[in-house]
Amino acid sequence: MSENGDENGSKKLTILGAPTDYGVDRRGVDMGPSAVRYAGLVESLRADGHDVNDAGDVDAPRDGGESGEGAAKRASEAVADRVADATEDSVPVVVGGDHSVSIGTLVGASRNVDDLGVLWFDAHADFNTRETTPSGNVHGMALAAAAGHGSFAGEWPESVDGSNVAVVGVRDLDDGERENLRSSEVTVFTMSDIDRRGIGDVTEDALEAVSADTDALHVSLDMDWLDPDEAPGVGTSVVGGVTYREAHMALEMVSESDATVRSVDLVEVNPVLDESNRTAELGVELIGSLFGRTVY
Ligand SMILES: [Mn+2]
Repeated sequence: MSENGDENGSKKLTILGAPTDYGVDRRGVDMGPSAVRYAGLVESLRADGHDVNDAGDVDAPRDGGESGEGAAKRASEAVADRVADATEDSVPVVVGGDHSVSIGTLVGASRNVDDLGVLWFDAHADFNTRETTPSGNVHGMALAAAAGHGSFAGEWPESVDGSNVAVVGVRDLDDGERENLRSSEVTVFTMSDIDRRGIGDVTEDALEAVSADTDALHVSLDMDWLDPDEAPGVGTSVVGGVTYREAHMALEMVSESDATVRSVDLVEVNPVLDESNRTAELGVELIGSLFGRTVY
C-alpha cells in the first residue's frame, strides 16, 4: 500500500484539468476536463471512499501565433509543476486535453522518484519524432518526447526510460514510428497480442515489464484505446479496440497488483465528437476500476 492511501484502499487523489488541444488538429478536446467533471469524476471517486480534491485546471493558455509544439511545451511545464506538488501527499489524476499533456505529467511524476514505470493504454504508440510524424501533431510524439527518443533527446526533459515503458492495445503505427519503437526499449503489446493471448495475460506481462526496475507507476489512459463502439468521443479513433470488459479488467489488474500508482492521466475525451457524453462517462468508470472499485 502506498503512502497516499490507507489499508482499506481509500486514496488521496488530486484532480487536475489540463484543457489543451495543442497537440492535435481537431478542436474540442480542450473541453475534455469539463466533460469528465460533468460525467461525475469527483462524485464517483468520493462515493468509492476516496479523499478527492478537485484542484481546478492548469493555467496554460496558448499565446497568439504560438506553434502547437511551443504551446504544448509551455503547458507541459505548468502541468509538471502542479503534478510534482500533488505527488507530495496524493495521487494526481490529470484530465486532458490531448495526449501531449502526458509529457508534463511524466516530468512532474518522475521528479522525486528514481525510476518511473509507464503503462500507456492507447490505440497508438505516440512514438513519432519530428522526422517521422506524418501529421506534425505533438500528441503522436508524446511518449517519444518523454523518453527522450531521437531528435527529442536534450530538447524535451527526459522523464522516463524506454525500458520501463509498455504500450498496450496498439493497432495503428506509422512506418517511421515502427522503426523508432524497434530502436527503443519500449515493450509493445498490440491488439493481436490481446486477441491471441487475452487481456489478462497481456496485462500481467505489461505490469511485469514496467515494474521490474521501477519504484512507482504512471498510468496513461487514452480513450481511443477502446473500440470506437464504446468510446466514440475521440479525435483519432481506430476500429478494433479493446472492449468494455477488457478495459475494466486491465485496470482492475493494475489496481490489484503490487505496483504503487503514482500518477494517472485520462486523455483525448472530445465532447464535440461524443454521443451524449458517454466517452467521458466511461472514462470516469475506468478510473474507478483503476483505484480499486470492484463489483463484490
Ligand atoms: Mn495517445
